[in-house]
Amino acid sequence: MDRWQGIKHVVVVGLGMTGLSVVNYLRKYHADVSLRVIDTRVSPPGADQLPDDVALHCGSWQIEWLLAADLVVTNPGIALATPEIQQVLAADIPVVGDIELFAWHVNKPVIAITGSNGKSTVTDLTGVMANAAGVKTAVGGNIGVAALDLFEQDAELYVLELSSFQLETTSSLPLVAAAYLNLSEDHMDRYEHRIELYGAAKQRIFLNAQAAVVNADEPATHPIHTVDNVLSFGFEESADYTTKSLDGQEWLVAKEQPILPVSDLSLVGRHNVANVLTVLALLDAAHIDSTPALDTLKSYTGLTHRCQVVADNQGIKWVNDSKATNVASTLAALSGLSLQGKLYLLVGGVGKGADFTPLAPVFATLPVELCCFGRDGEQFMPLHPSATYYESMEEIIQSIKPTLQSGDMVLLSPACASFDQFNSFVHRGEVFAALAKQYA
Ligand code: UMA
Ligand code: ADP
Repeated sequence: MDRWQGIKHVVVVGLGMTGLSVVNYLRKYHADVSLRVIDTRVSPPGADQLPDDVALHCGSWQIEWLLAADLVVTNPGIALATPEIQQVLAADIPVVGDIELFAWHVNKPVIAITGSNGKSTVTDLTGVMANAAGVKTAVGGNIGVAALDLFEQDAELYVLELSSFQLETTSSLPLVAAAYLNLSEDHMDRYEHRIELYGAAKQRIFLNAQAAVVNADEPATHPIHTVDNVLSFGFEESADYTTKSLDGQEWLVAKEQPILPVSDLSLVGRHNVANVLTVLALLDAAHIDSTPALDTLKSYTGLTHRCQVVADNQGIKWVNDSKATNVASTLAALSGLSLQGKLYLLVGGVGKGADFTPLAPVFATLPVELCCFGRDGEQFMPLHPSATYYESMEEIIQSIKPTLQSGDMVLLSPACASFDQFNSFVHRGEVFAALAKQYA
């Protein structure tokens, strides 16, 4: 089927990394279509890299352009519920995202991963393992490399991290294997505070999947659409990919086959054991023999900004978990801790409409000093008697520094997005790491 038949005028909504990749892709592979870009921001990121001959409208919507299009391609940050996008849909003009364009073009196997937490870790490790197993693999999507840019690499396999935002506008992505890791509250401001709407967007990953990799402990991750091959991971005994005690040691086990002792992994925390089990399941489902890549599991220490020790001086550990942008990821960080002294926990930022109260019972079990900051930092104040509010991360570090003692840990695991005070979670993590190095 030629998806491009009859498409002459394309409007790209939202520049940024996604919009630029769409423009570059269209100019290279569909040079005959006319292109216009709208970005509602006054100075959108990427404007300086836009080719001169592509028309750009910034700072507001441009309805005339939208209604004259044969196809509208949206940035994942633009909700389909946006009134202007609803007007386009009402005029019977198709609206897709960059991942749908990727789906129309791709002719190699694709693995995709979604879930509330662990996507980037599983996506990156799947790519690392597949490459180590001898399959030339390109990795991208929500992890920070626009999917359409991957066509510039010579790849035999693509591994995509997909957000619920991207899945909303994706209908025909053919997947050799799809993983849905877990579901917990996030992005509630976009989903009318209804987790079922957020979950429904994630379920779209299975629409054209040959194999589904699901969390045995979380029924919400199991496909509601028919998928021929369903593999489960988790700590339930019935899971296909699980752990078992053998000769007094806990082993990773794939369909009853022992793979590696858990203690051989460099990654720490139970959530990362689940992540590794998922990767093993995905590779099997994609018919890739992971045996030659198992040594990689021993050396892989994970991505930066996820429970990463950035300074360790005079017995005080400084841990950067800036990527913890929701409650479940902060809970995962807290569950894996081994503490000798006090825990100075930095929380706050943009709460995205989340309910933070599930953190309170965990705080109650920890020797925690709760340091709240940022736009929604006040919302953490009732969760523990130690809670103190600060304007900024700098202010927190300056204030706690004189009280820190050997055995203490300073952990940034904020349970919130970063956009109130930082450009991104990476920026926030870098600021924390710099403060840690300065004060450690
Ligand atoms: N925006 C406007 N008007 C526009 C276009 C965008 O206001 O016309 C705003 C929206 O609020 C939007 C924000 O700008 O949310 C982000 O736009 P951007 O230019 O930063 O987007 P990109 O650079 O294209 O990044 C996007 C993903 N961003 C989002 O989904 C918000 C990146 O995921 C992704 O890595 C990239 O595409 C490549 O695929 C980031 C993210 O925060 C890491 N994702 C969310 C998450 O992981 O929780 C879903
Ligand atoms: P995502 O791309 O989904 O945001 P990451 O791999 O970047 O996932 O991890 C984000 C945060 O979630 C980090 O703080 C990390 O420690 C935590 N995390 C990673 N894997 C899991 C998991 N399986 N369950 C819960 N939390 C996790």
